Amino acid sequence: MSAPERVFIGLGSNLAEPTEQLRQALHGLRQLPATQWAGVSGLYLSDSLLPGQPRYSNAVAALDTTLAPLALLDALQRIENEQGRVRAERWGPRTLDLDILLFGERLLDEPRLRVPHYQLHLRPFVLYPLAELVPGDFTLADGRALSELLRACPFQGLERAGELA
Ligand code: A4P
Ligand code: MG
Repeated sequence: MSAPERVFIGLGSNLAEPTEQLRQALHGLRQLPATQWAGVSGLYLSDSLLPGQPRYSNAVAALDTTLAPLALLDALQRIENEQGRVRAERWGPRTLDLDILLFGERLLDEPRLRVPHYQLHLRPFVLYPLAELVPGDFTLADGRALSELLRACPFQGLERAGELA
C-alpha cells in the first residue's frame, strides 16, 4: 500500500447556516475511506469576494490519505452535493465549497484539478487557517514559503470566530 499523503482542504459556505454547513462537512471528511483525520483550523468569517453575497464561514482541514487525487475530488464533490450544493453560477453563493488546497508534494495541472489551488495565495480566509496547521517554516510543493504568502496577503477583513471542533 502506498504511504499516506497530507492534504489540506479549504471549506467555505455562505448559505443555510454556514457554520453548521462546515461542521457537517467535517463529519463527512472524517468518514472518507482510506483517510485519517489530522486536524482542523479555527472558524474564520469574512465578506464575500463578490459584493452583494452573504458573509462566508471558512476553515481548513488536514487529512492523511491514500486516495488518488481525483478519487478525493470525487468524494469531496459527493459531500458538496449531499449538502445541497447547486452550481448555478461560478462563484455564486453556496451551501458548501470544498477545495483541495495542497496534496502532499504534488503539483497537478489537470482539467479537473489544479494543485496547489490556483487562488490560494490571494485568499486570507485560506492562508491564515492553513497557517494554524503547519510549522512556521512551511513551504508549498511549488517552493513558495507560506510566510511570504501571508506577508503579501493581509489579515484585513478576516475575523477568527472560535473553534469548529
Ligand atoms: N478544480 C480545479 N482545481 C480544484 C481544486 N484544487 N479543488 C475544479 C477543487 N476543485 C478544483 O469548482 C469548479 C471546478 O474546479 C470543479 O469541478 C473541479 O473540477 P466549483 O467548486 O464547482 O466552482 P466554484 O467554487 O464556483 O469556483 P471556484 O473558482 O472554485 O471558486 P472558489 O475559488 O471556490 O471561490 N469569499 C470568501 N470570503 N470566502 C470564500 O470561501 N469563495 C468564493 C468562491 C468566492 N468568494 C469567497 C469565497
Ligand atoms: Mg470550489
